[in-house]
Amino acid sequence: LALRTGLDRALVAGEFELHYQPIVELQGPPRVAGYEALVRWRHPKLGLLAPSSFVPLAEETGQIGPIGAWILRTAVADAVTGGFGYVAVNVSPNQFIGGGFVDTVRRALDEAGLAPNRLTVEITETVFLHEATADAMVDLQALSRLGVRVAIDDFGTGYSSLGYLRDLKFDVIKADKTFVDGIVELADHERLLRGIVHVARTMGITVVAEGVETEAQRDLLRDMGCAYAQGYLYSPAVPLAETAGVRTVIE
Ligand code: G
Ligand code: G
Ligand code: MN
Ligand code: NA
Repeated sequence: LALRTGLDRALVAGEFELHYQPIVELQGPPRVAGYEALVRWRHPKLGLLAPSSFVPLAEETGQIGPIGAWILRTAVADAVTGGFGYVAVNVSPNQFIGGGFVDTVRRALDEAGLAPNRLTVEITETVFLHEATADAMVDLQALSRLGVRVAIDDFGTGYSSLGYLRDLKFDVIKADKTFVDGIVELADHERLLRGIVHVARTMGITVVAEGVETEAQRDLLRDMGCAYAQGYLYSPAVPLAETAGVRTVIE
């Protein structure tokens, strides 16, 4: 309950922060292609809170609407300031309810002066099991037409259906960490991910492997033709001011 009332105040008080995790090219020399924005709440009493401790609450109460709009505006502005190749922003299913999301995105891009193809919107598979599904489909298609890229996040963890890949034009699949974890030790995990990379490539979809922690994982991912990797091997999410330093170390 304390968190819930705090959440109302947090936006006005400027207690949310975005941290950025680099997404790195795997084929050829390592290059930071873009950054994923990950929200944190600098709580006055509890310290820096991870999204898992407040995003679900904000989704439940509807506060994710205004918070999500702030996240979009900030991420898009930071992408310009930081000279990011692109910025990837996580979006909750609830943000599609009631319309207005596409306008929020368009306005954020206009105000910051960021080209639409330098924004990727990441949605999770749960969007397809949600009351917002129909609204989300319409908005995602409109975003695609604008030139914004659409990524399906946490792919393979929830209720992924090949039907979604068939019916919606995704630009990016983010292979979940749980997929990446076992690829070195478990032949079946490696084969499954290899198959996903192959299917994606034939459909013109880019794969980003998440949660890459070791060089062995990186080498295997590169060998199977995966285009991008993200994970602690390269860097955790860092504040905007540290992104340039992280890029220098990686490249
Ligand atoms: O930062 P962390 O690694 O704890 O992120 C965990 C998860 O929280 C992410 O995978 C994502 O699903 C969610 N998340 C992070 N930032 C945002 C955000 O800005 N908006 C929404 N809706 N979810 C986010
Ligand atoms: O959007 P998504 O839910 O996938 O957010 C990624 C989450 O995974 C974030 O909470 C981020 O902090 C976390 N993460 C990113 N890279 C790694 C990694 O290499 N290892 C682990 N354990 N977690 C990671
Ligand atoms: Mn994500
Ligand atoms: Na994920």
